[in-house]
Amino acid sequence: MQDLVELSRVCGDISGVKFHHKSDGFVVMSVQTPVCEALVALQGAQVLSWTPTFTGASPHPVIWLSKAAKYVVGKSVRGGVPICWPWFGPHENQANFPSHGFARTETWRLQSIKQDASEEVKMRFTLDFDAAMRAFWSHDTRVDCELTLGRQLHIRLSTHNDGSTAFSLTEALHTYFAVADVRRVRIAGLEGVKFVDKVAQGERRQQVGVVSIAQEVDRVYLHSPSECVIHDEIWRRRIHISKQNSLSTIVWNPWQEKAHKMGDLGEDGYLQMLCVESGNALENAIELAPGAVHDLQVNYRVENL
Ligand code: TA6
Repeated sequence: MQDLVELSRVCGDISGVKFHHKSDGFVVMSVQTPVCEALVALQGAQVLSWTPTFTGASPHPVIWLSKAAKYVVGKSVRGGVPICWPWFGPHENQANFPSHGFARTETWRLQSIKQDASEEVKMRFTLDFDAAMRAFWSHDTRVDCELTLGRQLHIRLSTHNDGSTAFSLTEALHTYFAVADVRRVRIAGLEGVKFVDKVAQGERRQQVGVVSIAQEVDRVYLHSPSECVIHDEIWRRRIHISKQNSLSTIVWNPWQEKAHKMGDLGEDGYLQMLCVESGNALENAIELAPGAVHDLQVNYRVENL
């Protein structure tokens, strides 16, 4: 694992990037550029928060981080953009394997970081497989994550099949968006799309109109490559979610009772967040041939109303 000295060496002279321990062994990077502020954890290569700060930007964070989040090595942090990989949800046939895969709870290696003239900071992480990870996933695989933090947030998760046999994977960028009040937002872009309703024991349904949230919601929308837009009428903004190589969109809010049991969502946290996740789940699993690369990409931008 890289220590703070090694991380500072990789970072060179980028003045707005600082590393510190959030808790024992849990390293985070704070990023400040003329156009945004962000926090990124080395565990999971997880964007923890992102707030555009350029003139005219909405003053609110876009990526939500729970006030009650716990920073414990090996446990996923509540908020930000956890990377669910190489499977989404419970493992297909191994009940004791970690939910949402192991990438989100392993420490990634920072390979490079640079700031360009357009005020963006771009960084690249890779996951070095050890024996424990290979016990879950034996395929010869490389996975990299590239983050571009600026006026917009761009994430690219690349999976390379370096082996000689094909494999199948599911995945998601499990993004928590900050909203003024989840009861007053609407998600457009999923109208008419078929989904699996996990709150209704996996019943298959079809979306009618835009999505609104008035109770627990846990849905996997399938076969949908389209852009989604979160309309937030109180904060008077729209968050545009565009994606590439993703056919599934997962919409999740645990609502009050489940949130309370989770213990790290904070008081009323469920009203302030909404997960709209871009990925490939269930029958949208990716089949990756030997030598092939799959790039899941998302781009988030905010429009003021
Ligand atoms: O993406 C929605 C979901 O799969 C839900 O079923 C819910 O459990 C959520 O993810 C959070 O999972 P986590 O393991 O982070 O508590």
